[in-house]
Amino acid sequence: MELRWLSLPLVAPFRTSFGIQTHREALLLHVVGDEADGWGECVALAEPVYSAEHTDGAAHVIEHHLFPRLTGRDPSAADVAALLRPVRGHRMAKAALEMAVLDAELRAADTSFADYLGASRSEVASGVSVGIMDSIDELVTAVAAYLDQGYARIKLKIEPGWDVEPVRAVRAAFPDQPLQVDGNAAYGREHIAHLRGLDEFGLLLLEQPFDEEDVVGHAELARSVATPICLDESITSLQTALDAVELGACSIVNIKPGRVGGYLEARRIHDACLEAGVPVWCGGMLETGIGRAANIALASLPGFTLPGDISGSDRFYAVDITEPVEMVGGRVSVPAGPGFGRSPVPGTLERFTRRSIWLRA
Ligand code: OSB
Ligand code: MG
Repeated sequence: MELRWLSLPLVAPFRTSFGIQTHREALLLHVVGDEADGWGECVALAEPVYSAEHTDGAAHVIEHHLFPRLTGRDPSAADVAALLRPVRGHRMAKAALEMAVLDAELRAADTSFADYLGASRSEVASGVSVGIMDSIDELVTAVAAYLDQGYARIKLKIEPGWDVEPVRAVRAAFPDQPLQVDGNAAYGREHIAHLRGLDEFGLLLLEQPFDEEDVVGHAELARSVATPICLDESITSLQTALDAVELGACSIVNIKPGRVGGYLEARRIHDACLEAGVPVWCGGMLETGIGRAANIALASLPGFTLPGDISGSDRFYAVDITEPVEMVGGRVSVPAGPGFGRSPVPGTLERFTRRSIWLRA
Protein backbone atom coordinates (compact mmCIF):
# COMPACT_ATOMS: atom_id res chain seq x y z
CA MET A 1 0.00 0.00 0.00
CA GLU A 2 1.09 3.52 -0.79
CA LEU A 3 0.44 6.60 1.35
CA ARG A 4 0.40 9.90 -0.49
CA TRP A 5 0.41 13.38 1.01
CA LEU A 6 -1.10 15.94 -1.34
CA SER A 7 -1.56 19.67 -1.17
CA LEU A 8 -4.36 21.16 -3.26
CA PRO A 9 -4.94 24.92 -3.39
CA LEU A 10 -8.51 26.04 -2.65
CA VAL A 11 -10.23 28.43 -5.06
CA ALA A 12 -10.76 30.79 -2.09
CA PRO A 13 -9.86 30.66 1.60
CA PHE A 14 -12.41 28.69 3.65
CA ARG A 15 -12.95 30.18 7.11
CA THR A 16 -14.71 28.38 9.93
CA SER A 17 -14.85 28.96 13.68
CA PHE A 18 -11.72 26.77 13.98
CA GLY A 19 -9.52 28.44 11.38
CA ILE A 20 -8.85 29.48 7.81
CA GLN A 21 -7.88 26.90 5.19
CA THR A 22 -6.20 27.98 1.95
CA HIS A 23 -5.08 24.48 0.91
CA ARG A 24 -6.37 20.97 1.39
CA GLU A 25 -3.58 18.79 2.76
CA ALA A 26 -5.06 15.50 1.64
CA LEU A 27 -3.88 11.99 2.51
CA LEU A 28 -4.58 9.25 -0.02
CA LEU A 29 -4.18 5.51 0.42
CA HIS A 30 -3.55 3.32 -2.59
CA VAL A 31 -3.80 -0.42 -2.05
CA VAL A 32 -2.46 -2.75 -4.69
CA GLY A 33 -4.49 -5.94 -4.66
CA ASP A 34 -4.09 -9.17 -6.58
CA GLU A 35 -7.12 -8.46 -8.76
CA ALA A 36 -7.55 -4.69 -8.51
CA ASP A 37 -6.18 -1.54 -6.93
CA GLY A 38 -8.18 0.56 -4.49
CA TRP A 39 -8.10 4.16 -3.32
CA GLY A 40 -9.02 5.60 0.05
CA GLU A 41 -9.04 9.20 1.26
CA CYS A 42 -8.38 10.17 4.86
CA VAL A 43 -10.52 13.20 5.76
CA ALA A 44 -8.41 14.39 8.71
CA LEU A 45 -7.39 18.04 8.42
CA ALA A 46 -3.78 19.26 8.57
CA GLU A 47 -4.28 20.41 12.17
CA PRO A 48 -6.35 18.76 14.92
CA VAL A 49 -8.83 21.66 15.14
CA TYR A 50 -12.08 20.09 13.92
CA SER A 51 -11.50 16.87 15.85
CA ALA A 52 -8.52 15.24 17.56
CA GLU A 53 -7.18 13.67 14.37
CA HIS A 54 -4.87 15.33 11.87
CA THR A 55 -3.18 14.29 8.64
CA ASP A 56 0.28 13.40 9.88
CA GLY A 57 -1.10 11.71 13.00
CA ALA A 58 -3.45 9.62 10.88
CA ALA A 59 -0.60 8.65 8.54
CA HIS A 60 1.51 7.60 11.52
CA VAL A 61 -1.31 5.51 12.97
CA ILE A 62 -2.00 3.89 9.60
CA GLU A 63 1.67 3.04 9.05
CA HIS A 64 2.51 1.78 12.54
CA HIS A 65 -0.73 0.57 14.10
CA LEU A 66 -3.41 -0.16 11.49
CA PHE A 67 -1.76 -1.48 8.34
CA PRO A 68 0.30 -4.05 10.31
CA ARG A 69 -2.96 -5.50 11.71
CA LEU A 70 -4.16 -6.30 8.19
CA THR A 71 -1.00 -7.66 6.60
CA GLY A 72 -0.89 -11.37 5.97
CA ARG A 73 -4.67 -11.64 6.46
CA ASP A 74 -5.97 -10.43 3.10
CA PRO A 75 -9.15 -9.19 4.79
CA SER A 76 -12.45 -8.36 3.16
CA ALA A 77 -13.58 -4.77 3.80
CA ALA A 78 -16.31 -6.13 6.06
CA ASP A 79 -13.61 -7.55 8.39
CA VAL A 80 -11.40 -4.47 8.56
CA ALA A 81 -13.22 -2.66 11.40
CA ALA A 82 -13.07 -5.73 13.65
CA LEU A 83 -9.35 -6.24 12.96
CA LEU A 84 -8.66 -2.59 13.80
CA ARG A 85 -10.88 -2.48 16.89
CA PRO A 86 -8.02 -3.03 19.39
CA VAL A 87 -6.74 0.43 18.37
CA ARG A 88 -8.84 3.04 20.19
CA GLY A 89 -10.16 6.06 18.34
CA HIS A 90 -8.38 7.20 15.16
CA ARG A 91 -11.58 6.70 13.24
CA MET A 92 -10.59 8.82 10.23
CA ALA A 93 -7.43 6.76 9.83
CA LYS A 94 -9.41 3.52 10.11
CA ALA A 95 -12.05 4.77 7.68
CA ALA A 96 -9.44 5.55 5.04
CA LEU A 97 -7.97 2.07 5.25
CA GLU A 98 -11.36 0.35 5.10
CA MET A 99 -12.25 2.60 2.16
CA ALA A 100 -9.18 1.60 0.15
CA VAL A 101 -9.82 -2.12 0.81
CA LEU A 102 -13.50 -1.76 -0.10
CA ASP A 103 -12.66 0.10 -3.31
CA ALA A 104 -10.27 -2.66 -4.40
CA GLU A 105 -12.78 -5.35 -3.49
CA LEU A 106 -15.62 -3.68 -5.40
CA ARG A 107 -13.39 -3.06 -8.41
CA ALA A 108 -12.38 -6.71 -8.44
CA ALA A 109 -16.08 -7.64 -8.43
CA ASP A 110 -16.88 -4.93 -11.04
CA THR A 111 -19.52 -3.52 -8.70
CA SER A 112 -20.24 0.12 -7.91
CA PHE A 113 -20.48 1.28 -4.29
CA ALA A 114 -24.08 2.39 -4.93
CA ASP A 115 -25.00 -1.11 -6.16
CA TYR A 116 -23.19 -2.64 -3.20
CA LEU A 117 -25.28 -0.43 -0.88
CA GLY A 118 -28.45 -1.28 -2.75
CA ALA A 119 -29.18 2.39 -3.33
CA SER A 120 -31.57 3.23 -6.13
CA ARG A 121 -31.34 6.98 -6.73
CA SER A 122 -29.20 8.09 -9.66
CA GLU A 123 -28.58 11.60 -8.33
CA VAL A 124 -28.74 13.45 -5.02
CA ALA A 125 -29.36 17.03 -3.90
CA SER A 126 -26.25 19.14 -3.58
CA GLY A 127 -25.76 21.72 -0.82
CA VAL A 128 -22.89 24.10 -0.23
CA SER A 129 -21.09 25.14 2.96
CA VAL A 130 -20.26 28.86 2.98
CA GLY A 131 -17.41 30.11 5.15
CA ILE A 132 -17.22 33.08 7.49
CA MET A 133 -16.47 36.28 5.56
CA ASP A 134 -15.12 39.74 6.30
CA SER A 135 -18.45 41.50 5.76
CA ILE A 136 -22.15 40.73 5.45
CA ASP A 137 -22.19 42.23 1.93
CA GLU A 138 -19.47 39.83 0.86
CA LEU A 139 -21.43 36.92 2.34
CA VAL A 140 -24.71 37.85 0.61
CA THR A 141 -22.83 38.19 -2.71
CA ALA A 142 -21.21 34.76 -2.23
CA VAL A 143 -24.54 33.14 -1.35
CA ALA A 144 -26.19 34.76 -4.39
CA ALA A 145 -23.49 33.28 -6.64
CA TYR A 146 -23.98 29.77 -5.22
CA LEU A 147 -27.75 30.05 -5.65
CA ASP A 148 -27.25 31.24 -9.24
CA GLN A 149 -25.18 28.12 -9.85
CA GLY A 150 -28.17 26.11 -8.62
CA TYR A 151 -27.15 24.82 -5.19
CA ALA A 152 -30.14 23.23 -3.47
CA ARG A 153 -29.29 24.41 0.03
CA ILE A 154 -26.99 26.90 1.72
CA LYS A 155 -25.12 26.26 4.97
CA LEU A 156 -23.55 29.22 6.72
CA LYS A 157 -20.64 28.79 9.07
CA ILE A 158 -21.23 30.77 12.27
CA GLU A 159 -19.29 31.70 15.40
CA PRO A 160 -19.90 34.13 18.28
CA GLY A 161 -19.98 37.58 16.66
CA TRP A 162 -20.94 36.16 13.23
CA ASP A 163 -24.37 34.60 13.59
CA VAL A 164 -27.73 36.37 13.97
CA GLU A 165 -26.93 39.39 11.80
CA PRO A 166 -25.35 37.54 8.84
CA VAL A 167 -28.17 34.99 8.94
CA ARG A 168 -30.75 37.80 9.06
CA ALA A 169 -29.19 39.41 5.97
CA VAL A 170 -29.04 36.16 3.98
CA ARG A 171 -32.59 35.26 4.96
CA ALA A 172 -33.85 38.74 3.98
CA ALA A 173 -32.14 38.47 0.57
CA PHE A 174 -33.37 34.90 -0.07
CA PRO A 175 -36.63 34.40 1.86
CA ASP A 176 -37.47 30.97 0.43
CA GLN A 177 -34.12 29.21 0.12
CA PRO A 178 -33.29 26.20 2.31
CA LEU A 179 -30.79 27.54 4.86
CA GLN A 180 -28.93 26.04 7.82
CA VAL A 181 -26.00 27.02 10.07
CA ASP A 182 -22.96 25.27 11.57
CA GLY A 183 -21.25 26.42 14.78
CA ASN A 184 -18.39 23.86 14.80
CA ALA A 185 -18.33 23.72 18.59
CA ALA A 186 -17.58 27.44 18.99
CA TYR A 187 -20.42 28.05 21.48
CA GLY A 188 -21.22 26.98 25.02
CA ARG A 189 -24.30 26.55 27.18
CA GLU A 190 -24.03 30.24 28.15
CA HIS A 191 -25.08 31.06 24.56
CA ILE A 192 -28.45 29.28 24.69
CA ALA A 193 -30.49 32.49 25.03
CA HIS A 194 -28.48 34.10 22.21
CA LEU A 195 -28.99 31.11 19.90
CA ARG A 196 -32.74 31.47 20.37
CA GLY A 197 -32.23 34.56 18.20
CA LEU A 198 -31.87 32.22 15.19
CA ASP A 199 -35.38 30.84 15.64
CA GLU A 200 -37.04 33.52 13.52
CA PHE A 201 -35.19 32.57 10.32
CA GLY A 202 -36.84 29.23 9.57
CA LEU A 203 -33.53 27.35 9.47
CA LEU A 204 -33.50 23.68 8.52
CA LEU A 205 -31.15 23.02 11.42
CA LEU A 206 -28.46 24.31 13.75
CA GLU A 207 -25.36 22.08 13.53
CA GLN A 208 -23.05 21.33 16.47
CA PRO A 209 -22.84 24.64 18.32
CA PHE A 210 -21.30 23.09 21.46
CA ASP A 211 -18.28 20.95 22.23
CA GLU A 212 -18.08 17.42 20.88
CA GLU A 213 -18.42 16.02 24.41
CA ASP A 214 -21.30 18.27 25.49
CA VAL A 215 -24.15 16.01 24.43
CA VAL A 216 -26.24 16.93 27.49
CA GLY A 217 -25.73 20.64 26.69
CA HIS A 218 -27.10 20.04 23.21
CA ALA A 219 -30.13 18.33 24.76
CA GLU A 220 -30.73 21.39 26.92
CA LEU A 221 -30.36 23.59 23.84
CA ALA A 222 -32.76 21.43 21.84
CA ARG A 223 -35.40 21.93 24.54
CA SER A 224 -34.78 25.70 24.55
CA VAL A 225 -34.84 26.63 20.84
CA ALA A 226 -37.26 26.02 17.98
CA THR A 227 -34.56 25.32 15.37
CA PRO A 228 -33.87 21.57 15.02
CA ILE A 229 -30.47 20.59 16.41
CA CYS A 230 -28.15 18.42 14.30
CA LEU A 231 -24.91 16.90 15.59
CA ASP A 232 -21.71 16.52 13.59
CA GLU A 233 -18.55 16.33 15.78
CA SER A 234 -20.35 14.46 18.60
CA ILE A 235 -21.41 11.57 16.36
CA THR A 236 -18.44 9.21 16.27
CA SER A 237 -20.22 5.84 15.93
CA LEU A 238 -23.59 4.14 15.68
CA GLN A 239 -23.67 3.99 19.49
CA THR A 240 -23.07 7.71 20.00
CA ALA A 241 -25.69 8.47 17.32
CA LEU A 242 -28.30 6.33 19.09
CA ASP A 243 -27.38 7.81 22.48
CA ALA A 244 -27.58 11.40 21.21
CA VAL A 245 -31.01 10.81 19.72
CA GLU A 246 -32.25 9.04 22.86
CA LEU A 247 -31.00 11.91 25.04
CA GLY A 248 -32.78 14.45 22.84
CA ALA A 249 -29.49 16.10 21.93
CA CYS A 250 -30.35 16.10 18.23
CA SER A 251 -33.28 15.35 15.94
CA ILE A 252 -31.12 15.21 12.79
CA VAL A 253 -27.77 13.46 12.24
CA ASN A 254 -24.89 14.59 10.03
CA ILE A 255 -23.16 11.44 8.77
CA LYS A 256 -19.49 11.79 7.83
CA PRO A 257 -17.98 8.41 7.02
CA GLY A 258 -14.49 9.44 8.15
CA ARG A 259 -15.68 10.70 11.53
CA VAL A 260 -17.51 7.44 12.32
CA GLY A 261 -14.76 5.05 11.24
CA GLY A 262 -15.85 4.25 7.72
CA TYR A 263 -18.53 3.88 5.07
CA LEU A 264 -19.80 0.63 6.59
CA GLU A 265 -20.44 2.23 10.00
CA ALA A 266 -21.96 5.21 8.16
CA ARG A 267 -24.35 2.81 6.49
CA ARG A 268 -25.32 1.30 9.86
CA ILE A 269 -26.05 4.77 11.24
CA HIS A 270 -28.18 5.51 8.20
CA ASP A 271 -30.12 2.28 8.64
CA ALA A 272 -30.75 2.87 12.35
CA CYS A 273 -31.82 6.48 11.78
CA LEU A 274 -34.15 5.47 8.94
CA GLU A 275 -35.71 2.90 11.26
CA ALA A 276 -36.06 5.51 14.03
CA GLY A 277 -37.45 8.20 11.71
CA VAL A 278 -34.43 10.47 12.24
CA PRO A 279 -33.44 12.39 9.07
CA VAL A 280 -29.77 12.19 8.09
CA TRP A 281 -27.58 14.04 5.60
CA CYS A 282 -24.05 13.55 4.37
CA GLY A 283 -21.44 15.97 5.68
CA GLY A 284 -18.28 16.94 3.84
CA MET A 285 -14.60 17.43 4.67
CA LEU A 286 -13.41 19.20 1.52
CA GLU A 287 -12.88 15.82 -0.09
CA THR A 288 -11.11 15.35 -3.38
CA GLY A 289 -13.10 13.62 -6.10
CA ILE A 290 -12.36 10.26 -4.49
CA GLY A 291 -14.18 10.88 -1.22
CA ARG A 292 -16.71 13.19 -2.87
CA ALA A 293 -17.83 10.45 -5.26
CA ALA A 294 -18.09 7.98 -2.37
CA ASN A 295 -20.21 10.42 -0.38
CA ILE A 296 -22.62 10.82 -3.30
CA ALA A 297 -23.21 7.07 -3.46
CA LEU A 298 -23.75 6.90 0.31
CA ALA A 299 -26.19 9.82 0.13
CA SER A 300 -28.26 7.96 -2.45
CA LEU A 301 -29.59 5.73 0.35
CA PRO A 302 -33.23 6.58 1.15
CA GLY A 303 -32.72 8.00 4.66
CA PHE A 304 -30.60 10.88 3.33
CA THR A 305 -33.57 13.21 3.05
CA LEU A 306 -31.71 16.51 3.47
CA PRO A 307 -29.18 17.87 0.93
CA GLY A 308 -25.59 17.01 1.82
CA ASP A 309 -22.42 19.10 1.92
CA ILE A 310 -21.62 17.48 -1.42
CA SER A 311 -20.93 20.33 -3.78
CA GLY A 312 -19.28 20.15 -7.17
CA SER A 313 -15.48 19.78 -7.16
CA ASP A 314 -15.19 23.38 -8.41
CA ARG A 315 -16.63 24.75 -5.14
CA PHE A 316 -13.19 24.08 -3.60
CA TYR A 317 -10.82 23.12 -6.42
CA ALA A 318 -9.92 24.69 -9.75
CA VAL A 319 -8.36 21.32 -10.58
CA ASP A 320 -9.46 18.14 -8.80
CA ILE A 321 -7.23 15.07 -8.83
CA THR A 322 -10.01 12.99 -10.41
CA GLU A 323 -12.51 13.66 -13.12
CA PRO A 324 -14.47 16.41 -11.34
CA VAL A 325 -17.82 15.97 -9.61
CA GLU A 326 -20.22 18.27 -11.43
CA MET A 327 -23.22 19.95 -9.81
CA VAL A 328 -25.99 20.55 -12.33
CA GLY A 329 -29.34 22.04 -11.35
CA GLY A 330 -28.66 21.52 -7.66
CA ARG A 331 -27.86 17.83 -8.06
CA VAL A 332 -24.82 15.58 -8.40
CA SER A 333 -24.85 12.19 -10.16
CA VAL A 334 -24.23 8.92 -8.37
CA PRO A 335 -21.10 7.34 -9.87
CA ALA A 336 -21.86 4.18 -11.84
CA GLY A 337 -18.33 2.85 -12.32
CA PRO A 338 -16.80 0.07 -10.23
CA GLY A 339 -15.69 0.80 -6.67
CA PHE A 340 -16.18 4.34 -5.45
CA GLY A 341 -16.22 5.44 -9.06
CA ARG A 342 -13.31 7.86 -9.26
CA SER A 343 -9.54 7.34 -9.57
CA PRO A 344 -6.79 9.92 -9.61
CA VAL A 345 -5.72 11.22 -13.01
CA PRO A 346 -2.01 10.19 -13.05
CA GLY A 347 -0.39 13.47 -14.11
CA THR A 348 -2.61 15.53 -11.84
CA LEU A 349 -1.95 13.22 -8.93
CA GLU A 350 1.80 13.66 -9.37
CA ARG A 351 1.43 17.41 -9.67
CA PHE A 352 -0.20 17.73 -6.25
CA THR A 353 1.73 14.98 -4.43
CA ARG A 354 4.20 16.27 -1.85
CA ARG A 355 5.47 12.97 -0.54
CA SER A 356 4.68 9.28 -0.71
CA ILE A 357 5.81 6.10 1.00
CA TRP A 358 5.20 2.42 0.34
CA LEU A 359 4.14 0.03 3.10
CA ARG A 360 4.77 -3.62 2.34
CA ALA A 361 2.43 -6.40 3.27
O1 OSB B 1 -18.28 21.00 10.11
O2 OSB B 1 -19.16 20.34 8.31
C1 OSB B 1 -18.18 20.75 8.92
C2 OSB B 1 -15.30 21.32 6.48
C3 OSB B 1 -14.23 20.87 7.24
C4 OSB B 1 -14.47 20.43 8.51
C5 OSB B 1 -15.75 20.44 9.04
C6 OSB B 1 -16.83 20.87 8.29
C7 OSB B 1 -16.58 21.35 6.99
C8 OSB B 1 -17.59 21.91 6.12
C9 OSB B 1 -17.32 21.82 4.65
O3 OSB B 1 -18.57 22.49 6.51
C10 OSB B 1 -18.13 20.79 4.01
C11 OSB B 1 -17.72 20.47 2.59
O4 OSB B 1 -16.83 19.65 2.37
O5 OSB B 1 -18.36 21.01 1.68
MG1 MG C 1 -20.21 20.54 10.76
